[in-house]
Amino acid sequence: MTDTIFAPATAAGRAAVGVVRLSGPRAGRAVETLAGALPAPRMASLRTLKGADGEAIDQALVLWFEGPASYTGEDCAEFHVHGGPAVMAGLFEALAGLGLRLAEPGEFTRRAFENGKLDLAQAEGVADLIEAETDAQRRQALDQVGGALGQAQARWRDALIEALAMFEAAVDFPDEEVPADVAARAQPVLSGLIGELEHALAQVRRGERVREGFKIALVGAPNAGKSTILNALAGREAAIVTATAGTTRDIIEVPMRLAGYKVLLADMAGLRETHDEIEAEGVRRAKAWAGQADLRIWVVDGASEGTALPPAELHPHDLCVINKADLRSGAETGHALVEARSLGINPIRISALKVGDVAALGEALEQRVVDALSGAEPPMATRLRHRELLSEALERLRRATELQDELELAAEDVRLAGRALDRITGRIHPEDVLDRVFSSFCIGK
Ligand SMILES: Nc1nc2c(ncn2[C@@H]2O[C@H](COP(=O)(O)OP(=O)(O)OP(=O)(O)O)[C@@H](O)[C@H]2O)c(=O)[nH]1
Ligand SMILES: [Mg+2]
Repeated sequence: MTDTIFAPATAAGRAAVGVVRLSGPRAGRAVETLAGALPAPRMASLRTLKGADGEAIDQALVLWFEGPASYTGEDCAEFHVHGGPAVMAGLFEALAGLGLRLAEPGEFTRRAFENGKLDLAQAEGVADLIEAETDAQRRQALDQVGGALGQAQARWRDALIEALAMFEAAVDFPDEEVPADVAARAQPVLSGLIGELEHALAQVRRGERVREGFKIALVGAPNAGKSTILNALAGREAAIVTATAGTTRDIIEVPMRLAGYKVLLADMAGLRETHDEIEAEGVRRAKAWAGQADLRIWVVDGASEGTALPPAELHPHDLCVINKADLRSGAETGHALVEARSLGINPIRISALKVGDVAALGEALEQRVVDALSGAEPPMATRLRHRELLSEALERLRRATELQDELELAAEDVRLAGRALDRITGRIHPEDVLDRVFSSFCIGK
């Protein structure tokens, strides 16, 4: 028999109310033992919960959800008790005494998935919704919980089956009345599907950025004022600022919210050749972080008399900030203007010490984030797992279109593309994939 599980559904600590949920075949018995007769399904009922010794644990609202009409599809119950540690501990002890066990992270949602209440992409959406810190993350996750990806997958699947039927007809009845060009007729179906998958894939990166945060790197020579700019944008002294070149060594990531999106702004070591072992490691890390960031801000010390060399990681869509505009401008300003413009970048001149200048930089960043992440429609595919499976399906379909004359091989590729798409929603689900998806949940979900 399946275990009956329980878990706190609310965060640990003191709160007005603490919710404990149960799921499994013995949930009903547990409610009866602790709270008396089962309440009517879905109707809150005020009860005194009593432990094995007959002593009251707390007064609670009790809810009963008879399977399969419940979150997990099993018999489920909820106890809404006073949210203090002793009450919760007393209730857990009583439930464990009845042979129930504490749930693993994500176990309720995993049971919901296994009982067909939601598909794997929806389950991932549930986890994202709980993790959501910004409006954009919430909207995207809610779309996924609503089954947007699953609906698209069902549509893609229908098209695949249609194409497959044509291939198979051509293979099975080569000489009969099936028209000779039947395989050719599968082509428009396949190319339509390829177009849709390409479109979904093009959006995944945006989805991943919304989930994980848009990464912005402050790069440039030592002493340019990167740490000063980070602190000014973050509104706190996150990084050490000194007049000594080579102050910052570690990557300092500051999470921020810009225009409703999650952003990770990172300060790092100034880029230069150095024999200092620690600083050299800092420079190596800085280059790696900057290289994979979504946007780089090349910070230049506008008051310096040195030469300005743009970092190798700089892209034409990046930003250039010529800092220290409150001081007399040095030769480096001119160099930076030329270098930046040759990359197609129009530099912004600021003083990190002026509130208005920093605010203007913040607005420029906000605009970049909005341009990169907002779109007419929210992305359906939002994580690496989706990206890999979509790419695999796309690759198979492209091969199938190239194998026109070898119908059986083409049909096999179409079949394998279908299998990759099925794995998105978990129709075919290797155990380890499920373990990975559900272990990222919190306890009680
Ligand atoms: N006058 C003036 N000084 C600035 C400005 N921005 C930074 N500074 C000063 O420049 C020096 C270096 O600033 P940091 O922010 O530590 O520079 P950094 O780029 O982080 O330097 P490293 O960590 O060594 O790579 C400090 O003394 C700052 O006070 C500015 O806009 N105007
Ligand atoms: Mg610094």
